[in-house]
Amino acid sequence: MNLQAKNHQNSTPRCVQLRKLLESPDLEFLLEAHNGISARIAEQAGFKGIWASGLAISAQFGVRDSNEASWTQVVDMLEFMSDVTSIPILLDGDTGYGNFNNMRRLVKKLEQRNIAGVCIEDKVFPKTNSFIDGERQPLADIDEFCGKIKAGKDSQSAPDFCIVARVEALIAGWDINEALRRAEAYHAAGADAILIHSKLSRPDEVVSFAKEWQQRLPLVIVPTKYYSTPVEVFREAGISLVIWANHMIRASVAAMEQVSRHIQKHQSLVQIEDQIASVDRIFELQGADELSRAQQQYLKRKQTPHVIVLAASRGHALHELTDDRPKVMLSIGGKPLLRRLVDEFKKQSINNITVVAGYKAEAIDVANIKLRINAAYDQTGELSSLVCAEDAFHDDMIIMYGDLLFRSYILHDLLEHESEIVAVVDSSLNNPHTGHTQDLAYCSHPDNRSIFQHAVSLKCVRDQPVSGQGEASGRWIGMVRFRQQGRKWVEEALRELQGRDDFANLGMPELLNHLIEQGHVVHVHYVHGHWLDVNALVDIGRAHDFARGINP
Ligand code: SPV
Ligand code: MG
Repeated sequence: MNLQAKNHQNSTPRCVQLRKLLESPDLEFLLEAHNGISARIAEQAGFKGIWASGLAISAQFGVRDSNEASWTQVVDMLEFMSDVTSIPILLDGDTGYGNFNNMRRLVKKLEQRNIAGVCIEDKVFPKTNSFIDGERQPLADIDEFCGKIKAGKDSQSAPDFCIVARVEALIAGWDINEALRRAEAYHAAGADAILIHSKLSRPDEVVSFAKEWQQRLPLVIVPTKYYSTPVEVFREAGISLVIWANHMIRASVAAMEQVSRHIQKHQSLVQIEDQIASVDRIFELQGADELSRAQQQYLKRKQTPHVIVLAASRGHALHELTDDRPKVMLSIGGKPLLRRLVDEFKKQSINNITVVAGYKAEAIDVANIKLRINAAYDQTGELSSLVCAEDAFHDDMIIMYGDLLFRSYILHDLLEHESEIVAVVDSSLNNPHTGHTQDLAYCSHPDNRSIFQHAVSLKCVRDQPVSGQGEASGRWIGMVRFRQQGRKWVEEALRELQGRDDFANLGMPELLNHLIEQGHVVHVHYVHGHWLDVNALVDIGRAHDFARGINP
């Protein structure tokens, strides 16, 4: 859901909604909320309106309900509450935070924030909560309070903005006649409803008041102390609106106390994880989905390829080093090979990384990757592993071996290529550090001046020198990018190769060769050293040096 008010489902102005609640013949309810998230929860629970409680807003700030939070701090909080809801919010405006003039400015600021109404109580600024020494709190002068109501009504711009006048006479120890006298005066001054407050544990006072009052204006009550009264009693008494005034703050305090004590005592999250809201639920309440959709619409990110890393093999030639982990989890310079690879991807803003594991897959402990498993890793080759990651294929994807170490520019430069298929070939065949003979690359042009203004293409990749092909131009380093049509061609090639009896033995070179045989151009991106792969024990020392910045 879009959090902006314009997209809210209910398009009726909120002050009109609040007026309807006050004037409806049914008994209606408001629930307390004290910040954005509690307001959202109240709306999602089905409430038609919110009581922005002074007690609860003060409490969530950690201060007393005695005007210790400034009125602008309260209004700032209301803005958050209003932004994430579509139901009306009635502010508990205490005494109006000053005299008639403060009231005028308050009403103006509330309307600017789409608050539907304000309730002011006939006490003296700074007030304190009605349930703390209620009798000792002086009541406002009636005329002064009526002037405040009039000033508020005169300054509202929406005709349906509601001003509720709260009568504190019963709280302060006066009798029902004083309460009625005041309510009548406030009615005459233009109040839209009367809130009659009582601190008794039974509803007697408010029911007697309602009887005398005869519905001259809608009546609002706050049954915090007489909470056990069935709502039918209020309905029969002709009450309009019941406010459940502090139950969200009390519920959250109880939950926070329980959880914080538990974590402190047990130093563990195991028992409580299932009892508290999931992080996803928090994201949902924050409207994270809407932001993702908006980002797609407005924030065009540079597209980066998805990467598939083939990492299923044990690395037999590394002997006991791979007894308990696959080759890609070998620590090089204090960091597993695979972690180093992921770091390289991150540097290029590549976040979609799928790793096909096999041998000791459970030992792969690297964040930010998706794992696919080739369960038959010991009887199959690289193409079987690749098939395990087909669900991760993408219109722009890089496939690479998991045992590579390379300088960052190699991947960076590969990302600059526009061609549909590009293989990275190291032309430094005589590099003693990468002197293995496998994956020899035969290319259309060697890596010298002859390639000036020529696109170089791959002719084939072989494990052994091939007669009749001339000199190999380099070695394919185990990194290839497919874009656009390239992905489709890979999928087709895999289908065709799967028809072969020896598919289980096939590796990436066979895929490249097949693509070339099918007439697809595999472009070559030459590099000159600055990478290595870890195949044998002898490679480990080189890899440590490489990680320390000593070039192979
Ligand atoms: C509030 O919620 O802040 C109220 C209601 O004013 S009560 O605390 O019951 O007085
Ligand atoms: Mg209050």
